[in-house]
Amino acid sequence: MFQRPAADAVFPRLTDEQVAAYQRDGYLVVPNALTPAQVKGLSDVTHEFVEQSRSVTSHTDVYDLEPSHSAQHPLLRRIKTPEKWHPTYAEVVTYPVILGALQSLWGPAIRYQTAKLNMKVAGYGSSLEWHQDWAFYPHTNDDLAVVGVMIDDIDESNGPMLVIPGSHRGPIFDHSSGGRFVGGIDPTAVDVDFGTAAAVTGPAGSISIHHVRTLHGGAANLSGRDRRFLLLQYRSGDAWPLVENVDWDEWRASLLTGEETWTPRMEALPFRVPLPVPAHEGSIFENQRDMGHRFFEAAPAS
Ligand SMILES: O=C(O)CCC(=O)C(=O)O
Repeated sequence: MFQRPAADAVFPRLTDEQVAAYQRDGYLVVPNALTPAQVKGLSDVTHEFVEQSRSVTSHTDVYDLEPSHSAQHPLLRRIKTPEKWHPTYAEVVTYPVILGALQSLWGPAIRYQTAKLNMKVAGYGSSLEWHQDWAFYPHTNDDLAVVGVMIDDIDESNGPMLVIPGSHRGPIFDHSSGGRFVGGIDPTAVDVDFGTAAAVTGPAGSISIHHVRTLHGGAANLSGRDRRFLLLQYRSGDAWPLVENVDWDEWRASLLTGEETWTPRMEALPFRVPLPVPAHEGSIFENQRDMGHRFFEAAPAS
């Protein structure tokens, strides 16, 4: 699916200040990490996917639809695993600027996990409730992160991802409701100052990196501008999943840089088991349907 870089490839590094900011805050933005041509390529291919979704009437392996999606007015919430469906997305997985940033945080061995493209369409794009990715996929250590590629300019007004700085060093919150995992926390039941939330913003072509334990979410995009955000999940080469079935061939193929290990690094970290499965199992948007208390306004009906 993607090309493993040459074994002796050298990638651009984060500065010491950027590494320190990531370790302190649990997230980082690297402005203008992609070229305008790379951003245009991603934007164009995403338009094609939206056009193709006109013929779709329910969620598929490719498309997660906003509730009022129609052939006349296609509204996508997400393109699932876009790197599987188009080489333009797959190429981003091994962009040197991304691999170099992750190596600056974790060392040489970087493993790819999966991807999604959250669309947050202008005037509509669904909110996402507060959650920690670690609640979905705990590992033997927490050197895991999501790299967000901004396909559009993202500012405070078009539904940026919000993060709680420093929350990656705190507890893992309960992501269940009614006895099932729902992939979101009850904002009334946790000791979190949501007033400290920071918006993850930048011009198109910027990337963000957020730690797997960082609490994050975001409001609906009620602005007139799309907010397309390609989210690529990575893990350190020595992190082993605790509650995921590993397909051995896929696992081995997912090592992008560095050496394979048969002795994962184990750290004493809090984790919760993301079971039993949600009543509406699917994307996180579906999972969160059964949450008791919500923080963000639901997207308006259109
Ligand atoms: O799209 C966003 O703003 C947040 C993405 C996210 O947290 C997710 O899809 O799990």
